[in-house]
Amino acid sequence: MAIETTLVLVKPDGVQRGLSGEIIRRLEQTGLKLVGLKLMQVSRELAGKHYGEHEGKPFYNGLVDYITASPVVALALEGPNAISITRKMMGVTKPAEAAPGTIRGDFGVDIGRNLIHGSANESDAKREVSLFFSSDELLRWDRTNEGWITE
Ligand code: DAT
Ligand code: MG
Repeated sequence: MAIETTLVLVKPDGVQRGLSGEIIRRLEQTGLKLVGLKLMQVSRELAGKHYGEHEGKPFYNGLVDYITASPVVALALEGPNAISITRKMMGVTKPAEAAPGTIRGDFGVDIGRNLIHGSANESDAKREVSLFFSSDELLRWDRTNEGWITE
């Protein structure tokens, strides 16, 4: 079982709409473990590093404007298959196509306001967790009920 750490951002629309707690609740209830959590303002420089793969695309400037518009909540979540479990909980990129029960499916209507970021794969997860969290902000702690979450 691969233990992964993934980066999640509750994007500015999620924070503005008061959905931070609801989104964290859904992710936390899966059994994934919070190892990093903070409210932060994303700079244009950090946004550029984070979304580098999209530079030059027609939606890129709007994407940087959006993610830097007001604070985000950044989470680092750890656990077996943390990346794919988080992506499943998020739903697909376009809220209109995201399944009911997913965060984007339940709370979104517009691809440009899709509420949440989650790392796409292991190499992105490593890069993104270290972009948003310094090593002293990542807490490795023991959970007393671990045996009731993983075998
Ligand atoms: P995801 O956030 O599901 O990983 P992505 O990495 O392909 O999706 O794109 C990053 C963000 O960019 C996405 O959450 C919303 C925005 N985006 C992607 N494709 C877009 C498009 N065709 N039009 C507008 N915004 C788009
Ligand atoms: Mg992505």
